[in-house]
Amino acid sequence: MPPKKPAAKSAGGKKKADDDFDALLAAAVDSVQVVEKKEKAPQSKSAKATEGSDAPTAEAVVKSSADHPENPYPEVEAGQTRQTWPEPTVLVSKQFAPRKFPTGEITAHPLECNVFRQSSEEKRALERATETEVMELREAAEVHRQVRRWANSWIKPGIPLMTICDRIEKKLEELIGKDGLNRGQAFPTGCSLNYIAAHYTPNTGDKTVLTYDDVMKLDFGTQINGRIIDSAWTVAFDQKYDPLLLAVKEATNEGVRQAGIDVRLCDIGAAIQEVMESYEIELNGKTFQVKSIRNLNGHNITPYQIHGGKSVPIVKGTEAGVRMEEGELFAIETFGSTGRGVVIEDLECSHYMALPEASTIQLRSDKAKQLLKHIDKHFGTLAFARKWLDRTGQDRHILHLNNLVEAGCVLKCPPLVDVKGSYSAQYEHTILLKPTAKEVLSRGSDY
Ligand code: HZT
Ligand code: MN
Ligand code: MN
Repeated sequence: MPPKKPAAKSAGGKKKADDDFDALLAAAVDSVQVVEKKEKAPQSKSAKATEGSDAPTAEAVVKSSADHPENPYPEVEAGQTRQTWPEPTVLVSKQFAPRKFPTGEITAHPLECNVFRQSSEEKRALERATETEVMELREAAEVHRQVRRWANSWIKPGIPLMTICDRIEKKLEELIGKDGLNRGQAFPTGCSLNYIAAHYTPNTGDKTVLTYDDVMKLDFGTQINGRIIDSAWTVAFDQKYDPLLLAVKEATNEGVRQAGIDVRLCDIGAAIQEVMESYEIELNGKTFQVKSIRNLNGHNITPYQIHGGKSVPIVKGTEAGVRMEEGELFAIETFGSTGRGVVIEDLECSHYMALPEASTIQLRSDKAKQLLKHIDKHFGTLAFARKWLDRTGQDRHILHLNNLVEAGCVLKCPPLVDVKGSYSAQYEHTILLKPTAKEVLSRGSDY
């Protein structure tokens, strides 16, 4: 589906693309604001009675400000800065007092053996010792919520996928205070459509445009000092897909509910599948049972490593002996499909990741060595997109990148696809198994 034309990359060309892109976005954001204005006209009139003209022709451009009448962000104490609306522009770190980032959803660990934890003085002390990392995770989670709330306000049919990803990634860097490998994106923004379940993001030159009929999985990551939040949701415009989205949202929530210290990974998989496959969806006169995609998994996360080594199944019958453990961070993600419920690697690859052992591997090509140095400097062991190499000055890198993959320095993560014509959805949360309780860090009012 994505065109494989090489990038026409010149300074002038890039500028033009940026301008087109800004115009498109401005139009998309404005159109949203026009609708909101019409719907909420009586309310804003009474709320701001002193405002000059209420002529129906008043221009639709709303300046983003903290005192916008519809700003959903809380007012802040002296010394902090309130987030602006409709476009967030304030660093998340400026909105909260030091070490006072919003907590995720906190619940008890399931299982009888865990009832002592909430009141255990020993477990509370252990928990205090990890406060800095928890604060980094909470801040990263708040950036994720603010970026996705904003993205959901302007994502519409007609916008190129490249524009969607670029805008999300730029806003993420703005709100997190991008700082080399200390603060920023944790991996490329996935925007996989329809039968593509995961790991698709446009490469340079990809002109794919979002349409009304698409089912798009948006999956992006934030990280502060290597503490990663990995969270995803699904966007669809046609309500006919609602049962698919609901099945997957509920399946992920079931996984989140079941998770906890000493819980067996296989039990989580079975519970997820049970919920997922209790849903049906009718599309174009045909009824499908929603299937859990059996070879996709959740995973634990360790500093600067999106995959810490454990996989959380979304069907019954795998990972028999393995349990969750105290202190672990997990991405609980589920995928439902109207297809086979199995994915294969296909299409042009956009997601790559250097392996921790990369620097110990002998390389014959100087160009490959040079590229590996560049990857290590900019991304370390975090996943990166091919287009990010183009943009950080690594033109015509593909041969050398393939050499690094061949040599075992870099892992390629190609798009994962079910059968053509099928539809898949995804929801994902990052949860922390603290000594006294479970915290769903990425929980928001949206999912
Ligand atoms: C790989 C590359 C990335 C990890 C899951 C995932 C998106 O499918 C063990 C279980 C980002 C993440 C990952 F760029 N993958 N979460 N969000 N993709 S995975 C995996 O490779 S490894 C699942
Ligand atoms: Mn993800
Ligand atoms: Mn994940």
